[in-house]
Amino acid sequence: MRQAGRSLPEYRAMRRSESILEAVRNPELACEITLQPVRRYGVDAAILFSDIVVPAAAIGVGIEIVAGRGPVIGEPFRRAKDINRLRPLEPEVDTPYVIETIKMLKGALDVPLIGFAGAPFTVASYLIEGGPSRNFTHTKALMHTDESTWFALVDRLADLAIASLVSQIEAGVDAIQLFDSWAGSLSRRDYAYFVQPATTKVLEAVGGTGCARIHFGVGTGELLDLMADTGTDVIGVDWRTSLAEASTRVGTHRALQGNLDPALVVAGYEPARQESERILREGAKHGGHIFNLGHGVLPETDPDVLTRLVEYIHSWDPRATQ
Ligand code: 1CP
Repeated sequence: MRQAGRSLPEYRAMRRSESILEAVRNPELACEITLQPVRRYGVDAAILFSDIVVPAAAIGVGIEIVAGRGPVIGEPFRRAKDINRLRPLEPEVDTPYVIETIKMLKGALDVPLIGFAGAPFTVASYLIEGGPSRNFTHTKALMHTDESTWFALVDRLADLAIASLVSQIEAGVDAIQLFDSWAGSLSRRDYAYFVQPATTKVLEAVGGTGCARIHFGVGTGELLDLMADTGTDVIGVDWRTSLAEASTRVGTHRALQGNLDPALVVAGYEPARQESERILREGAKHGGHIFNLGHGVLPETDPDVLTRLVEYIHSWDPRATQ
């Protein structure tokens, strides 16, 4: 349940005036924020408190996360020479606070810890657009007008993700999730040609460690089979595609993760429970299934609805309802 903490009063109290990147750089604070939703909801895993732009910010790309908006880049990447702004990540020097937070968490958690990184396309889209985008016009223009710069850029971003993920795995995370949040904006053809190779490079490199890999994007129903064919162990599904349909598209060789619409949790306990029951039934039919929301928890979510929902999901028995 990504950003589960956002709906919690204890999170808002702790974050106060610090920017999110400052909070990530403070291991005690990042550790506490990671623990909050686990304590409150009793979920089966924790996701590290960090952000997909942390490695790029750590190697000196000027990035800020602006409240209410998201990552903003002062000087967007538009030309071949901008690629030189991406030097290799040295995790012990550039992101020691991430390693420290993971080590603290491993001592404090009794559920698995999920580390993560942004996939090359999604991180590239922030660097090129300069911030959150609806149409990804600059990103698609670069792909289609300067292919060699595009491939050089996503290759460096793949190396950045690999270095960050390997350091998280060495520090003790039990699984990793690669977020290609905005890949759903691409056609199948563009995804397969411009994006899938760099993503596959990341997931295959990380696969060598034996750590479980999860891959997820929003609105990626039309790409699910391609995204599952990148070396991942688990494919995340957003709420637009049913797990039954995802199972047909992906095949049974990958576990599914998902996919309750976060808006239904805001709608209330009963609508969320009913939809969850359907998802649990479809997930049980597929085989491997990790129950999750189809995207992050919305800030207006009532924490008590989530608490009751977690209890319901834990108590659900596939034999009793089939
Ligand atoms: O839930 C957690 O706290 C876990 C830590 C976490 C994760 C896994 C954060 C903290 N960010 C992320 C990943 C992340 N960040 C993704 C991939 C997942 C997804 O699809 O949402 C993306 C796209 C980002 C970029 C980002 N950071 C956005 C999206 C903006 C856009 O382009 O629309 C935003 C709003 C942020 C800020 C942010 N990062 C994390 C939190 C809790 C927040 C919310 C703001 C805050 O509390 O200050």
